[in-house]
Amino acid sequence: MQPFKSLCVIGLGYIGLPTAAVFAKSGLQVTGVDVSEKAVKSINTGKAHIVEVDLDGLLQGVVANGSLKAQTVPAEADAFIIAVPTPFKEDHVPDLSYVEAATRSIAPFIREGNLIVLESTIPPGATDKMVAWLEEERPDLKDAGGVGRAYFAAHCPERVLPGRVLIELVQNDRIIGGITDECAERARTLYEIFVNGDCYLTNARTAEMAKLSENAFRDVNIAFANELSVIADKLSIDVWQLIELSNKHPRVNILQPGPGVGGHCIAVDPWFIVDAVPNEARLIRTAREVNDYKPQVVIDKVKKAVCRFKNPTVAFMGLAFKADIDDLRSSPALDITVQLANELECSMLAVEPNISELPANLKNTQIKLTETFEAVEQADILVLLVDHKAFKRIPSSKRAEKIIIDTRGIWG
Ligand code: SAJ
Repeated sequence: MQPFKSLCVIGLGYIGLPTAAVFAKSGLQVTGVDVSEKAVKSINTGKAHIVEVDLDGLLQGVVANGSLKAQTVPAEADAFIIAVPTPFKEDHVPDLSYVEAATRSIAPFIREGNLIVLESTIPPGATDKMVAWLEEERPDLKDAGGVGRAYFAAHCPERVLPGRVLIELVQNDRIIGGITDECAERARTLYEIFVNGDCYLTNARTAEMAKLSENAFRDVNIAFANELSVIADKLSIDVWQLIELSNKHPRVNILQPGPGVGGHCIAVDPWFIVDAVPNEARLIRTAREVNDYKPQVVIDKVKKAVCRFKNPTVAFMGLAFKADIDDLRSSPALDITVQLANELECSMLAVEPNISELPANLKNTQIKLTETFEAVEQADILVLLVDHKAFKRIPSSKRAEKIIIDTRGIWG
């Protein structure tokens, strides 16, 4: 018989909320905790405060049958999952203050035998820190045998792709790093409740580093593609054809260049490695720099194109950080648009089919949120920033005789 009947999830964001809902659907009594009263209110009416495919439907069911309840304070449970953000501070130093606050907030509710899992992406050694903060608040747990005996702690990093979260939560393999072997075993029992993929057990530090390595691997590979795109431009070669042809080799798989790397994971997590071992992580640091520089390359190209006209209309196609999502956070497409909207004096249009209103940092500029076909019609210069489905459908006849700056290679 599985020992977990109740669960408390701290942090109801892009990872915590779907995780809480899936556990609730699997039969656990789940308390979801978030500092935002607005988020809590919305969740308790069965509506997610974030956009994720099929999440609203799932949430409605588990809230209606009482298996998921959101609140602003933690509650007692058999297991706890912490899924709060870990941004970085100045100089790319990881900010663990949310993890610390979450840990201290659950401390009074921990009973002997409880399991605490940290899912947030964290630098190496942070799960040990969580244990130290907990035992500082609860010396009685330490006296009763500490971690691995009186209670159990593990790191189980999330690996889901935004837009496919509910599918990947269930299907993906998981890495579970225990503070002790027994901690890892207990955490496996929890995740096996709904995970269909395999659960691989290791120690906490390896699990922490595995998560960072996955995202750093992708970042380095995207940086390679981005660097190739700059080199190809200089040599007057079509980078898209170059990559397509190179990828015909059976052991080559170059990723796609773009306007830069966005989102809250790939552009952030590699810095945790650089911060931990600055002298050793040379390639990983350089990849971050290459990717962070790419928006500037696009900005320079647009400025050059604008100089060729008297008073052109420029359309920025896409603001999200990647295709077919509405998430504008840490988006190179948005950064490029904001910078040019503030610098250029021509007429400008922003096209983002997944939003209904311009974000705050574009609101007091000249730029107008415009529907796809209207923008294509009006623009002299089309700057393709996101490979949304809607943009792939624009016929080539509509784009003829316009200057095209296609950062995603969809208009070949
Ligand atoms: N990008 C490119 N070229 C590519 C692929 C991506 O420029 O060939 C850009 C995207 O446009 C976007 C950024 O990279 O701006 C990141 O997008 P992504 O789709 O690569 O990844 P995320 O940030 O949505 O999700 C990643 C995933 N990690 C890996 O694929 C190794 C996901 O599985 C993780 O769970 C997630 O980070 C996370 O939460 O850490």
